[in-house]
Amino acid sequence: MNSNERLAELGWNPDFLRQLELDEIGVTNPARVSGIHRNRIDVLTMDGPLALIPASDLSTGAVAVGDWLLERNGIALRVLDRRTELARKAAGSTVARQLIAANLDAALIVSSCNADFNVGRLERYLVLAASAGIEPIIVLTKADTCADPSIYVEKARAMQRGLAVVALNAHADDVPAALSLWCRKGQTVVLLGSSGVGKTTLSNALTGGSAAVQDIRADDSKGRHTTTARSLVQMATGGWLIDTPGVRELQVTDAADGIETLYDDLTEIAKGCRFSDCQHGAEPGCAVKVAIAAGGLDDGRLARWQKLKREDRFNTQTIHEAHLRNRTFGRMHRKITDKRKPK
Ligand SMILES: Nc1nc2c(ncn2[C@@H]2O[C@H](COP(=O)(O)OP(=O)(O)OP(=O)(O)O)[C@@H](O)[C@H]2O)c(=O)[nH]1
Ligand SMILES: [Mg+2]
Repeated sequence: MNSNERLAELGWNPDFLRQLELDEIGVTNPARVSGIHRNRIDVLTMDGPLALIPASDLSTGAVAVGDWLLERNGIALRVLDRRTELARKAAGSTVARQLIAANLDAALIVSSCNADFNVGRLERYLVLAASAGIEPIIVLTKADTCADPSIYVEKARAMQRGLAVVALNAHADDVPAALSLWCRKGQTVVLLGSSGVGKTTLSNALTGGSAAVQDIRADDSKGRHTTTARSLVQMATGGWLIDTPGVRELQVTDAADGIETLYDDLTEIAKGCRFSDCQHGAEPGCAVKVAIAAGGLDDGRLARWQKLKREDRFNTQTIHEAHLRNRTFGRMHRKITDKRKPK
């Protein structure tokens, strides 16, 4: 395999090549981020894996697993613009957008055919994938633990038009064959889902690896966060896989487009409401209420749609305001330090 073929295998394409400045060609090397640590970035290059030190103006917080960056003499210089990026609101009360992974083609959204199955939670992942422009696939694990997995498959299919849903037993089924459509050479997929649903078990089956999975006796519908960091690993089928730690709380931000995509049926019905700002509560002439009364729409779906829209508006605005505050503070700080500088 020559070096161009090796780069293509890593997911490199002309969109990245076009971003190189003239003085970067030949003196820097493209590298794909496979792991991020406080002061070190692990990458894969055409010559194999390397551990890089970030340049002084490159914060590791601005780098995501799956990113392409330029490297010179063991230093990570700059991150190239992403084809796609997956982000969520950072957990807890932190007001920030947190990068999950970059340059993805598809998201394997994992849930199990048991108590973990939760339409509200899965819809959040679908919104996340839709707002990133990434194809979602619902993977229902532990099909061997329930009498009729097709009940879960039907519930999952009803969440979005044309949604791909795969149910399997990750211990017994041919996992690479079941997911082969999304795991081919040049493609990058991320595994998302709560702790204990079987993400690492799938990852091990797809990559032939042996990363730690939860103890079989663990109460896996509660979850214990066995995987603690994100990593990029090659699958036996040629593509790349990013395993992620399960998240306890998934909040969306900057997701208006994703919410529109997931709930396009509701958006369509709402166009028939008498008032353009109808909240689908007690207003007269509400087409959404009419659809619910006629049995064509589930009121739980309406409630989840409204909740997600409120949450997205709130988070997007708070993060934007925090960003503005930081910028103003940065300017003030620079002014003060400039004044103090000896003339
Ligand atoms: N019966 C059965 N058990 C499974 C299946 N898939 C995974 N498991 C078991 O479920 C448990 C949790 O699996 P993990 O792969 O560690 O889950 P995870 O999603 O990576 O969890 P975190 O790393 O904590 O986010 C393990 O005991 C697995 O062996 C399946 O299809 N059937
Ligand atoms: Mg795991």
